[in-house]
Amino acid sequence: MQRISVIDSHTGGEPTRIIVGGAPNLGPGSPVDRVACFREQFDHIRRSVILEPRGSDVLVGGLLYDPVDTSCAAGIVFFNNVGYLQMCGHGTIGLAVTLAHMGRLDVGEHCIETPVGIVTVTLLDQHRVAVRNVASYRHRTSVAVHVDGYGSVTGDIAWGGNWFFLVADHGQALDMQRCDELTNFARRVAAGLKRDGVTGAEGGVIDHIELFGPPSDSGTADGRSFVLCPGGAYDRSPCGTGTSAKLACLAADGKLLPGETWRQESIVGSIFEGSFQFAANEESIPGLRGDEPAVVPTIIGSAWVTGESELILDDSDPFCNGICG
Ligand code: PYC
Repeated sequence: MQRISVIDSHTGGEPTRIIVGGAPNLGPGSPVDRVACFREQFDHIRRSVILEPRGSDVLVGGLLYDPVDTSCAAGIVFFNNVGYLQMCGHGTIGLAVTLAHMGRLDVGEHCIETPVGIVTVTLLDQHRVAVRNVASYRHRTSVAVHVDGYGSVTGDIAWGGNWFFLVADHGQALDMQRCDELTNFARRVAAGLKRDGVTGAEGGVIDHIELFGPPSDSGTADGRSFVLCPGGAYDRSPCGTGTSAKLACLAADGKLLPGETWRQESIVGSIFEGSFQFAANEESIPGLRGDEPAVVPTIIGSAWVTGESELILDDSDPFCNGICG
């Protein structure tokens, strides 16, 4: 019998479950090595925590570890129903609020270690958090892909801590009542990209599809998005890494200036505020092409703790390690 303590939160409607006790030790390696250790030795823990019957496809998990870089407040590996995320914006906001709930983080600025680099969280109050994300950039513009049953769409490929395909000419109404249809459509976009071998820089798998449309109220947001996550669920939040990818595209098109705010609305109506500064040391950003700028996005959103619990992993339970499809 194993016990794992978790704290659940939601950021703009998207849930995060942080493992705060009973976690496996991921060893002394780099953050990337630690993800490899989690994947190779403890994937059953990921499945136990995130899959039904304890979790759901919508949930994003995070395993806290003592950071390699001791200037950081924490190290985190994010994961979901199908594997491991490189970075997670809503999850980082949830993490900051969770650490504050535990008394481990005060109002102010703190560094967090992730497998794709160090990000900064500024706890603005008990719920509101600004995340300064990893450098983000657009990789390709106006890439055409044939979507089975729908025809051709064009989109930009951008990095915001995960790889995104951002589509505006999809012809879909972005209404919450249409989530099943939007999910089906976005899954077919993802399948088209896979079929055609379209990737991010250095072969990076494009595992998030982002559809854009007008906001429900132009007084409160600048754009609305529907984001399909790698495990087939849609993001209830405006997606922190997706908003970062959007900021990179807006910056590259000269549609948003450094320091200006872009308010991105999710399909459920929650809002992240994003802004950027141009990145320094562009030569150190892997995969960046010379003709596109890199930006350092800051995403502001709010999270609430929804529960604290102890998961029980009982070997005699036939679904102890989750229901796997
Ligand atoms: O907020 O970056 C994000 C995110 C990625 C997947 C789900 N949320």
